[in-house]
Amino acid sequence: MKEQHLEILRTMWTVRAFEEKVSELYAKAQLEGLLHLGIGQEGSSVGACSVLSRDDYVFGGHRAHPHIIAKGADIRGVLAELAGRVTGLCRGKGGSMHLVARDAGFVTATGVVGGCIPLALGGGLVCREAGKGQVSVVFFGDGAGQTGVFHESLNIAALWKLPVVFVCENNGYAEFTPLSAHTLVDRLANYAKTYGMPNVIVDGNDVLAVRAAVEESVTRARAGEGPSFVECITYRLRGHYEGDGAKYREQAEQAEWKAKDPIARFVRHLSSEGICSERQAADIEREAREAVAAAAEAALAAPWPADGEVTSQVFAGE
Ligand SMILES: Cc1ncc(C[n+]2csc(CCOP(=O)(O)OP(=O)(O)O)c2C)c(N)n1
Repeated sequence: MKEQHLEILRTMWTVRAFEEKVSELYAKAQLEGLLHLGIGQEGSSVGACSVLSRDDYVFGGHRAHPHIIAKGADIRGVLAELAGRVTGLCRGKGGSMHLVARDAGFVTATGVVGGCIPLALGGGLVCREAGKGQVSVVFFGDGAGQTGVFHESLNIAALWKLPVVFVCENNGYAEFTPLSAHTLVDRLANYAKTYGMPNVIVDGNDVLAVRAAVEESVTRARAGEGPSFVECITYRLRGHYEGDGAKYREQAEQAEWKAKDPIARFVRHLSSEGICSERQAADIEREAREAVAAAAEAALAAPWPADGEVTSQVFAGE
């Protein structure tokens, strides 16, 4: 268990270091496009992915760096992809919102809000047909929970008993709009209840609570008992996108959530349980930052895609 917990901390720090580094590069105009960071939400992505194996499928959205890294993608490939270089996971043609890491079982992400939710049902169908006990997991926000396709997908997944785990990262906002301004349903798990699906609400900033909830859901899915819904209550500590000053949120609210930082909280837990000292935790952070710095350096030194690349990888199977 000790090694498992240290591995979780390592992954959390890798995700955080990665996002802080890309924020820094973006501010210096060394990265282009739009960047949506999940800083502050590492508890849900890392906690959920910590119970998955490479063979399981994961789908993400526009804020997917944490999920692809937590699923085991090589950070060098992710960073180079954000930098638009040919060494990127999609040879520099996907960018931050269209990440794919087949080897790691990260099927795809999309900038279309809610767009990957029905795709995860396809993943679930493939898992079931393969008969090897794999599961399909999809991450999305509270805003995606208001789309029509979300509701259709929950209904069909429950009806067909697909091995899908729906992980909602409810950070309270869709772009600049608080949840209360886009629905009267304050807990998205209630939607799952409507469709007859087992569901649970967890503290998304408690990585072990997320892990336990997802583990239960995954066990159910692997046993052929159908889908589950895990709602993680969390908060993004940055704006919706890099450059968003987040003026629609009160300072006090931001400070309150900063104090609930999932990494600091996990370090306190590990230290109080005698699993790792603050010093060991700091070493893990330093190693993560060094690995990310090396990945950034390599990415920025790598070549851009050649002109002819534009017509390759257009169709599936290429
Ligand atoms: C179909 C669609 N509608 C609108 C948008 C614009 N948009 C981008 S992100 C976003 C909010 C998403 O909120 P949520 O699902 O809660 O995810 P979060 O950003 O909080 O992670 C919206 C409306 C979009 N990208 N796609």
